[in-house]
Amino acid sequence: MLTRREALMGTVAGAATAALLTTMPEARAAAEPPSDISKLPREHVELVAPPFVHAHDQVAIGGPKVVQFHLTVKEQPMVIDDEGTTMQAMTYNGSIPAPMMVVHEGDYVELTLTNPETNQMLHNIDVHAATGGLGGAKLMDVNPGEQATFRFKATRAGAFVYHCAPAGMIPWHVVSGMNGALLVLPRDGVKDGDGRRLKYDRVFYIGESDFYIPRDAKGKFRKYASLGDAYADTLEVMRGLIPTHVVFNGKANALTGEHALKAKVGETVLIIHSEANRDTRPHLIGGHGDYVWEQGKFANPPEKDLETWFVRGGSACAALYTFRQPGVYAYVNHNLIEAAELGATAHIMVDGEWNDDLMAQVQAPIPIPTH
Ligand SMILES: [Cu+2]
Repeated sequence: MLTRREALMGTVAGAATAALLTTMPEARAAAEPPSDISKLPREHVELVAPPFVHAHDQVAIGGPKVVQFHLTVKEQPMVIDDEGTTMQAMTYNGSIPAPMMVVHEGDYVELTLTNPETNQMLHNIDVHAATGGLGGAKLMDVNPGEQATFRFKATRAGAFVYHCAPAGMIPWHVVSGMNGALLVLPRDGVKDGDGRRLKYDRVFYIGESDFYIPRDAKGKFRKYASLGDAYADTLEVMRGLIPTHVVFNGKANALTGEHALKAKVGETVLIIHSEANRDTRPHLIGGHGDYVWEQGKFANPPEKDLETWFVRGGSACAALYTFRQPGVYAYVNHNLIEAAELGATAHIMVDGEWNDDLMAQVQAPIPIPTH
């Protein structure tokens, strides 16, 4: 059943479409596909919590389809460092970042957003890959107790950010956890600058977050009983533009130690790295970016052999690397203060045979010779 607001928006959208059709003949063709979309195959995809990604084909099988995803907003306190600092978080599906969705260029994404009535806030979604209507946010405002669905065509291949965008409160929702990534693969797969196919064995989704946690008079991080209680103080810290935490996947050390990512020598890993709010600069210590789509868009040729790459706030990049050596690799934001002091470090544990040709210890440490 339509709510009053949905009915109202439907009327407005309908009137706008009618106006377009009468004034722009070429828009008529563009507006016709909805009758065909109903005939396309439909696929419902269960999302997987980051750093992992749901199973998907690297090369599209068959023609375009309608891919359905469902996100549920969870407002919940979340611990964001090893000291137990707790943030009143807002999330899609309970994770920071939100799950990554994968489709192919030309597919239609049909996205349902549920805002359970136990939540306090209105939420929506702005998908950077979508065209029109504030990236979907115009159609997807859901109050607690409501659910909405919209559809958009994935017209451009690449890694894109999505985030919550409620009027007047956008940055607060985004830096409280409501951001994720959508990967739109070229139908014939990812390619190097000469058009040769590039395959990957694994995908890691790294979502970097900047958090702004208020402190008490003694400098200790404050804990709040609710989102509403945290709002004013959090906004004040946000306006200072100095994050208290810069972390991967929702928490300092979320991807180190027993939670380290795993790979093998010879495996090719596609790393999608998003930051919905702030610039960052990923670096794989002891490795490289074999191919890097720094701006994340696969119609552009990838950069090769990079040491550090740049992710603009509000975007997602894609980097492909084949591991040549075993060991523990630190994957960091190479503002090393943010990596080491604020939390933006992940580990990738790589199994396999050491290659002496690439690196060898010529002389283990000994006392400095006297002559
Ligand atoms: Cu929100």
